[in-house]
Amino acid sequence: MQLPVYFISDIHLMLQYDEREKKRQEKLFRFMDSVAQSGGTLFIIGDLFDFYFEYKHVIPKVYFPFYQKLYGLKNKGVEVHFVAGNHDYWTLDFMGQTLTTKVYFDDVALDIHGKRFYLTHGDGILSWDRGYRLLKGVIRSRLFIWLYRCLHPTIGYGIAQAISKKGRHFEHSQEYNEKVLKELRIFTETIAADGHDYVITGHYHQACIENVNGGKLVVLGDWLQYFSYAVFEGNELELKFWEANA
Ligand SMILES: [Mn+2]
Repeated sequence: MQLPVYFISDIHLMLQYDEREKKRQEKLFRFMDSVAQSGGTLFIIGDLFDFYFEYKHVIPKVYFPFYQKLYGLKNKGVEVHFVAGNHDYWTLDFMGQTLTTKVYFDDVALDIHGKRFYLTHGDGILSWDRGYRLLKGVIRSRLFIWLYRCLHPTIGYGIAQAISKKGRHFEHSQEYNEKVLKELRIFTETIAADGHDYVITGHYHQACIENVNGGKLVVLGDWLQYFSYAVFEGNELELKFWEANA
């Protein structure tokens, strides 16, 4: 795998493409250009899209500028790995083969230049997420996906848009964030005890990097408020902010 290795998550490309969204994507595209220039590798750790559901013959057209960008990256020889999130689990060959090197439908453990990485989108980790874990099992089941695929795309995307508008709150209180972090530290300790050096997670819309007992935890932030990414150049894993001083 080519160094440096970049990690981003929670871009939440929107179904509504307006001027603001266009600007946001252009910022992302500049980041992607820099990844290509570095000759490195890109990992997208889930929730790249605010909603993505791929049909056998149909893909959502609103993301066309992004498809084009990612396709360009891949054609330049950049490896792009995608760990599916809770907003974009439902991919087929267009995401998995045309646009990326590989899609992962679950957590991934892998060696990168002598370090052991554990990559997870992170949804369903928290102890109080019991109800969500149940729901996760259902909406990722073959039966559910088969049924949803039977819906006309206009209906399928209509439902998703209605749900997404209802549940949009990415900014949490400091108190809640701290509570989440506590759990993620415990999670990291468990994973580190299994011999992993780094745990990288998304989903929680907070950007943080810290050493925990035996390992290091990176919460990737997002591209809605932080424009954050992690980078591994072969020695240390760092958390950075794209165009932070621009
Ligand atoms: Mn998520």
